[in-house]
Amino acid sequence: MIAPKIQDRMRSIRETVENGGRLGMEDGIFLYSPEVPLHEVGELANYVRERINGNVGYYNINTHLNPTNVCVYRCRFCAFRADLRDPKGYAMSEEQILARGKEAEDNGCTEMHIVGGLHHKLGYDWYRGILETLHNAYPQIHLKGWTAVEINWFEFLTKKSSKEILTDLREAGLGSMPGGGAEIFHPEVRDQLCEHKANAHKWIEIHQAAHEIGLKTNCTMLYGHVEQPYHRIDHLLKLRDLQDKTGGFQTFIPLAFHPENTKLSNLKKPSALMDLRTMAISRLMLDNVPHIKAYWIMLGIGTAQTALAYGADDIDGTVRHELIYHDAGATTPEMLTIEQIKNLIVEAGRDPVERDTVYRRVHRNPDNFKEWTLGDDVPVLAMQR
Ligand code: V47
Repeated sequence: MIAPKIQDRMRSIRETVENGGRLGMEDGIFLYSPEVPLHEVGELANYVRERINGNVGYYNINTHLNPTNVCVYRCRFCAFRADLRDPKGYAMSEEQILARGKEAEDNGCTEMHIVGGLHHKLGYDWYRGILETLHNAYPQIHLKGWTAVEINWFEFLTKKSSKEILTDLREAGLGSMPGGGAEIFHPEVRDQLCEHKANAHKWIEIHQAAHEIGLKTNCTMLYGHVEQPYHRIDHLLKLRDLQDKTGGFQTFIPLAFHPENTKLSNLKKPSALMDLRTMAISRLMLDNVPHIKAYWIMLGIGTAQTALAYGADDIDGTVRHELIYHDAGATTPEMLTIEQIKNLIVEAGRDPVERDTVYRRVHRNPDNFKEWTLGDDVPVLAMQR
């Protein structure tokens, strides 16, 4: 039995959303209360999701490249990083990187997602060179690379501004930026997780710089560790504010914390119920971001499928060589075939659409799946802002 006070408040939130109004901090915190039935939050998020993206369920054909895991930072949530002299530490050679490009091409990938550690000994030119090498050899593959944390490291290495660096990286072949490194912006939490790396202000400044030179970016939030609902909503509102200014975010990806092999391994992984609630609340709060991604690698396939009815319209890609989540105990497969990912979307009752990184429709040659052409942008139906 739902308390009448809760029902009243939920009714008022529903009216605001249906009339195209905006939810605020208190609304977001309220939606996280366990007394608010999850299915009601999900239904409202689904209404918004269908208003913006109809019945489409997006996927892409992609691969990951983590050129090094050696990192000067010691983020407490990270199971992927290694110290300089750690036997598990590696830095890939140019041949290894080119081999990954070839494998991506052979498997029809339209995107390489490139992130890694901040290596103590490798300079900016090594990171830039990875983009240049891949772009020269495989110009048709979109390079979505380097998080704001890496760009901030390049600022330190080169003493140049983020805008100069991003402009230079774009010349080398950078197509867009992934959303990693955002974690939780609020210093009460950020200082416990990763006190030395780029803070909220920096992360936002770098994404703003990217948007101002015309690069699209994604945004993320790492949840389910030491944060409270207040910190999550604060994070979402900061992203919403930047999007109001620039419109440069394409997709938001809520990232559920995986504790295994991290310095926070005493914590429990968030439940599927928390994953779905966070997905739905993200859709409701971020009324100006066109896409919400249910990253199947991190959520597990069943929850990712369910998330397509809880606000998400995108399920990420077929993925190859994912390490960040698998090092932290993810039990999902390391990749899916094109047929598997399409079926997963169909089973969830959505119409699968293959997109490239910037949401253009991909048309595959039916006789040779490695050949593709790009169509128009898939229209976003009715953004409120
Ligand atoms: O910034 C690291 C997170 C992020 C753990 O832009 C962890 O399309 C949970 O940003 N448990 C990197 N999360 C991944 C990322 C991403 C993933 C998929 C798509 C896109 C995109 C971006 O992963 C890091 C951090 O927030 N992370 N370790 C962990 N143990």
